[in-house]
Amino acid sequence: MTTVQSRIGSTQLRAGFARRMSVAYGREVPAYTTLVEVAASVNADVLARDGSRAERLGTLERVSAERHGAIRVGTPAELWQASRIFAAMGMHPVGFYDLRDAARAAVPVISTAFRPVAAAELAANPFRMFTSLLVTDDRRFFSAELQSRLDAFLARRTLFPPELLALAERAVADDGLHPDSAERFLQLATAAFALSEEPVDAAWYAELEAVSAVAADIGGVGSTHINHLTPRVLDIDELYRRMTARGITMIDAIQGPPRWPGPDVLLRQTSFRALAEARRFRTASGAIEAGSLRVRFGEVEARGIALTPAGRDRYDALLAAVDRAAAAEPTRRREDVAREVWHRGLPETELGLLADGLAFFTFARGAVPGWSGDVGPGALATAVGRGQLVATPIVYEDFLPRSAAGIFASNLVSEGARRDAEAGARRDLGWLSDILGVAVADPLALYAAQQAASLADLPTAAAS
Ligand code: OOG
Ligand code: NI
Repeated sequence: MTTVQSRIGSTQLRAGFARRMSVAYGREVPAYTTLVEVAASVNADVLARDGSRAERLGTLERVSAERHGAIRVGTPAELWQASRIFAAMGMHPVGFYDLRDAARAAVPVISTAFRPVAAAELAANPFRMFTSLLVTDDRRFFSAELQSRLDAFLARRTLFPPELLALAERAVADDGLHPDSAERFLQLATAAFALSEEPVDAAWYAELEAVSAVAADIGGVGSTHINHLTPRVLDIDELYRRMTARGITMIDAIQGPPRWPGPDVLLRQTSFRALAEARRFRTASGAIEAGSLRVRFGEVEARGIALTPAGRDRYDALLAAVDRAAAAEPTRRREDVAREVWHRGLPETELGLLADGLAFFTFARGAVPGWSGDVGPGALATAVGRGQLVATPIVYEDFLPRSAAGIFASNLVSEGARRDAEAGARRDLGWLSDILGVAVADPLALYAAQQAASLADLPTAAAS
């Protein structure tokens, strides 16, 4: 009788991939290792300071292993292939981000995030990949003539070897891979996102760079690479200070909500500037020359509570109010202005966010019986106040378009060129779903379903 080898399932493949990417990126970008070390020491200090409150939005174990990566691809076919590799790791497309209008700089991409969706999978390993696709037919960035050369260049390259794609399909079909195949899959998947040593065509890269540095990073080279890998930290302001004290130049600001006394909401991110990395270039005469490119950086993030649609509208309105107030008082520090605007515009407690229907929670039964069964925000807050229900915040697992555009833009060497009079190419969640052959999930719908499911089987006053 032959022994049946057990399969390595999608959860283990994802966790293994996250670990290997971290090792590989640390080798390529040593400052990333510094960032991970500083994040770990900040997290340990926050835990010592705040005790179990520090773990309200995820256990230290989850938070310490937590990473998101970012990659950029050139064609719908490449995006589809990437999606199959991520599917093998239990990562599904969630959210549609259009970054073309979110920044002044030329960022001609749309994006989605591949991530686990089920709460248990997120708890086991939340690794996610922010994945951007170049929009080559957008005339604001690319002329018809440049588009045709760019499309031809992209059509000639192979990002993912056939063996990797075949293993991904097998993993999806069989719900995992035998250990030897899993090892091979992880090796090939990690290698596919390493920085290539192939010489870069200097003239072609420069031509694209004049239009958009992001376009050059994607379409100016024959392969893709991980752009950054982001650890999660419990106190991002403290991390910013410690990195600066170590002499690492961070971008000017922390993107997203300001520091304030209320609960952490959504996502706060910051990054250190892209570093010059040695690359080889092929010149017009065919000679190979040494040079460097600045495209890859280090980013860190702090995650907060997921906001409801009403909460997101409030967030957008607060950001706009901060913009206006900061413009009106240019001598004040933006973060001080932001804190004031937030203080006036958002409840400063979890219960306040719940009562106003601004944030998502899961619910469990409290010590006191008698919840009415009313799932309206006011009734839920009352039941929590009376001890009939216990509310736990749902962590925001996604990204923010304006922050993402800010992260892209803050690391560009030049703004590039765009002709805003031209028409943009239409892209939306439906278009992306068609390309991927699966429905791209709406993040807000996922949080709403999680909240509703937690309430569905709780006893009500009528039943008890
Ligand atoms: C992606 C930038 C967006 C984030 O965390 O918002 C991003 C990129 O630079 O490719 O990673
Ligand atoms: Ni990122």
